[in-house]
This record gives sequence, C-alpha cells and structure tokens, in this order.
Amino acid sequence: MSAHVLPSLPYAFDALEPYIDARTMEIHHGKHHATYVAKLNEALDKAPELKGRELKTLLQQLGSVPEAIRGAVRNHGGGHANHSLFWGIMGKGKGGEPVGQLGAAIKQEIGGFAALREKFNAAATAQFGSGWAWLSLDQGGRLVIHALPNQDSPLSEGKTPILGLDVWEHAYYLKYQNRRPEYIEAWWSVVDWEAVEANYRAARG
Ligand code: MN3
Repeated sequence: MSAHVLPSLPYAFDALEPYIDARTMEIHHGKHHATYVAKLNEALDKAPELKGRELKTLLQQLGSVPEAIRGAVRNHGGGHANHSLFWGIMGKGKGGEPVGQLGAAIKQEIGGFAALREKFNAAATAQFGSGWAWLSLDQGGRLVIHALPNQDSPLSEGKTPILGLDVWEHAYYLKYQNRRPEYIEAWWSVVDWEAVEANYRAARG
C-alpha cells in the first residue's frame, strides 16, 4: 500500500534566512510536518480502503471518510497538504512581484499586488490562534483571499489553494516570538512567484 511520505525540503534549512531561520525550518519540516504524515498514515491504517486515495481527494471529500478517522484526516491530512504546498511556494532569493497570468489576474480581480498584500496580511493577522492565510481559486476559477483555522484545507470547502502562509506559532515563534505581523511582512521576501503562478495555471486547468 502506498503510505503518504514526507516530501524532502526543496532547499537547505538556512535558505530562507534571515526571513525564516534555519532552526525553525528544521523543526517545522522534520518534526511538525513529519508528525502530520505519520498520524495521517496511522489513521488510514484503520481504513485500508482509503489507502490508495489521493490526499487531495481525501480532503475534497471529507464527508466520505469514515467518521472514526475523519477528524484525523482533516487535521493531519490537512497538515500534510498545507505544508507540502508551503515549502514549494518559497525559495532562496525570491520575493518580488507576481508574474505572468497570475500577475494579470491579481491586477484584474484584486486590484494589484499592493491590494493583495494588504488583504492577505489582514487575513493572516486576524486569524485567531492557529491557522493559515490563503490565496485560493474558488469553484468559478476566481482568486479569493481567506483564512482558515488549524490545518483545515481550502480543498475541503471546494477551493484550490495556490499560496498559503502558516501562522501557527511553531512557524515563527523562535525568531519573532509574539510579533506575527513582522513575520508576515518578512515572508513576502521569500515567496516564489513562479511557483505560485505554476499552481495558478495548474488549478485553472
Ligand atoms: Mn506548520
């Protein structure tokens, strides 16, 4: 059976310094994300019929997951999917502005990059407690900025996430302590817009 696997980080732990510190990346990937993967697999051991199902499908169809493991799939499956996306939309020496079709869509639908940042920062800052801020596509293929608590995936509400920011304290506490807004602001310097645009084009089909 194909168990879910922790993807390797596509860059070194210190690649996102000074914006995100190496120690945080090491614990975040090697402990937090690894635990979501392990606990997802543990839950799926109790429902072998779901083992071949893609993670994306599991999260899109949470209602069809047996109730006994639904919470575990929501939390740990969501955690696995969210972090897998997160590592991929960051990189060394990135930042800058949205490019290509995505850049054009942001201009047209949100009013430009400055407006996107402002709305996204507000969503990330206002998320009470643990959660994520998202830039997703809704079912009509339109860009939407939103936040979700815990490890809830946009996939579970019919959206397709293309950019996400982890605002759990484990993502920033070592370097930023309680200064979440500072972490959010710094994070824009590591966003890989080519990767986000690839997600956008894939989501548009
Ligand atoms: Mn996290």
